[in-house]
Amino acid sequence: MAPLTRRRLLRAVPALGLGAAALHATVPHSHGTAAAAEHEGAHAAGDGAPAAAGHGGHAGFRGGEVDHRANGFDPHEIIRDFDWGTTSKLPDGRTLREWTLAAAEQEVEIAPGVTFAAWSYNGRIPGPTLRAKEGERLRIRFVNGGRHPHTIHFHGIHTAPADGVLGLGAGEIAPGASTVYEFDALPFGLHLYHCHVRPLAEHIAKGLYGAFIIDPKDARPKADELLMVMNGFDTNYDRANELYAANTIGFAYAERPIRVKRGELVRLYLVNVLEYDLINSFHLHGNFFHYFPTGTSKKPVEFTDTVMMCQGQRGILEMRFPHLGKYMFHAHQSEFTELGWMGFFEVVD
Ligand SMILES: [Cu+2]
Repeated sequence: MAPLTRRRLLRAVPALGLGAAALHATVPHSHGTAAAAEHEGAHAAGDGAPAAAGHGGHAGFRGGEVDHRANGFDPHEIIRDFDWGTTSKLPDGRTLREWTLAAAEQEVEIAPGVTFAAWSYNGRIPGPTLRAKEGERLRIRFVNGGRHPHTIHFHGIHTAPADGVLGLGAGEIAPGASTVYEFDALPFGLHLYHCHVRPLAEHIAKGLYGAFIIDPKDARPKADELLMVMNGFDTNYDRANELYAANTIGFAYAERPIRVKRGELVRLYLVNVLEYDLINSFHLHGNFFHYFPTGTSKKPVEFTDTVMMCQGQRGILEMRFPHLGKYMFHAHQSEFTELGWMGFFEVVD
């Protein structure tokens, strides 16, 4: 039998009328333990839910549910969860803002019945959305609780020793060791952080990344703020993704749309960390948004309904929904959409 690839999977998915068991059997993946193999056998024996009709004709992976509680995080909480850390005053009167991030290894159920041997910061993927104000002093204590060396490399303006790469400052942090990264919150905008240990693609694709927001001194207008980190998972370690998502769990926002209010300003912080694919995108139905690339200006550069991003690119999208109802958003690479990266806004009064 020819090896299962993402493209073969795509052809197979709609025809199967997927339930969780079908997906589990179809997505190439490995558990790596005897107990897990038994679990897989149980699936094959038919505990899967009946085939679920796709949402609006999309090839749904549904028919089962991801256990967010077992994962320890829920994309519906991550989307509005901004971590301001703890603050104190420095002798010069500036604010010092501090966090502790710990790397760990954990199994994450990324689609119903499909587990992935992930690496995480603070037990979630993406890691905590660190948020600060322009010009503050930031101090991040990093504890490596994993079995491999890791770092945190922050995007932003800082000194070389704080860069979180091999050979600079503390360099790679060994398992069980820790370090402190310290720098000023500059420039304002939407940034990211990720592990920078080789092989880099694997260290990122395993889940070691998160968003990092620096608010301008004169704050942006009040809005309903959302965070999406576009990612994917290579479940069979062939350096191609089998599943795609925003905030890790494919179709999470299709199963339960993101509620927003009609007429209210919605500000979406959008980061692309997708590994192995050259480009990713975000497309919104039934509406347009103002786009602020990297969030480093308060003047939008575009009024559009689609943005494209390479890995590491990010931007702020601002929109108001004039009409009630459900509006889809998804990658405009259709195959990413069909493999998980889609959802809905539900506009209510
Ligand atoms: Cu790493």
